[in-house]
Amino acid sequence: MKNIRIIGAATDLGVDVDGASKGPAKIIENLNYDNTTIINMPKCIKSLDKDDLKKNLKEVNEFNNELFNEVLNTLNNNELPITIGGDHSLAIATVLASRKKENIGVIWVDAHLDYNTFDTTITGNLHGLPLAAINGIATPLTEFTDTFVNPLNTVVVGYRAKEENKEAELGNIKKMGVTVFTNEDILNNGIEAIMNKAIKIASNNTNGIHVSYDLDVIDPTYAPGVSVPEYEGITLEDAYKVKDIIKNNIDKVKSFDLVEYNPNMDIDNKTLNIALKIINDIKK
Ligand SMILES: [Mn+2]
Repeated sequence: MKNIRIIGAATDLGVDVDGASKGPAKIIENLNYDNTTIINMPKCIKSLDKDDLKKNLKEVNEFNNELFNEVLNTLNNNELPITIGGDHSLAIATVLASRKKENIGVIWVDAHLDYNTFDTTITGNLHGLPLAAINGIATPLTEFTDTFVNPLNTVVVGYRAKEENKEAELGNIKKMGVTVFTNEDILNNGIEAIMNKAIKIASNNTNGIHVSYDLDVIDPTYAPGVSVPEYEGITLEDAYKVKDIIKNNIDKVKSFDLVEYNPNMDIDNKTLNIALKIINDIKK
């Protein structure tokens, strides 16, 4: 296995809840690993204006531009980048850096679709748009690149959110041809079968995959330390099976993120300990 570089993406610019920016340092200080770096978000006053539908767009792009270069350098150095977030807007940079390097598919393990565009978002929280940006339909968020991931190689695993504008988001994602496996699909088929299908779709005619693992896919009973908890999530057992399946397919994995850990929301370090187990087992 390749040498691993751990990149902390310390940002919460994409969400109107503070705290995710403190996640990476907290995880990294408990990892006991040398090859790490942390990228900090620009100092700014976060927009909380409810009519602002492009919240902190300039700063998100500035941060992602820096992260994009860091991930691309890591890949060019023949290392495997593992990025720890931070809110999910950071994955625009990590996925598209990996895509810049070579043709990859994406597995997006998440309670949410993250497929709003600037036409459909009702909050302007940019962590609700990254997967659409990665497929090239939210270009104000991708000014640092011009190469996107094919929607036919894009898969969501674990979706169950009930946002009030979900019809618009679901409409976008289906029209683009992204595959969505819901939590119900996982309950009916088992996580192994769903992840194996996801790997097959993301790998089809590509050189490999990026896995973006949002901790909010896990039921908040086990992992309360996220910015936007959604009940009826996957079990802890399934959460670890996802990790094991990623590990078993590590030759295909070109880049990986673990995102949305929010220490402010955590209870008794439950979520921290899950995050540490996932990272430690993958880098073993
Ligand atoms: Mn997400």
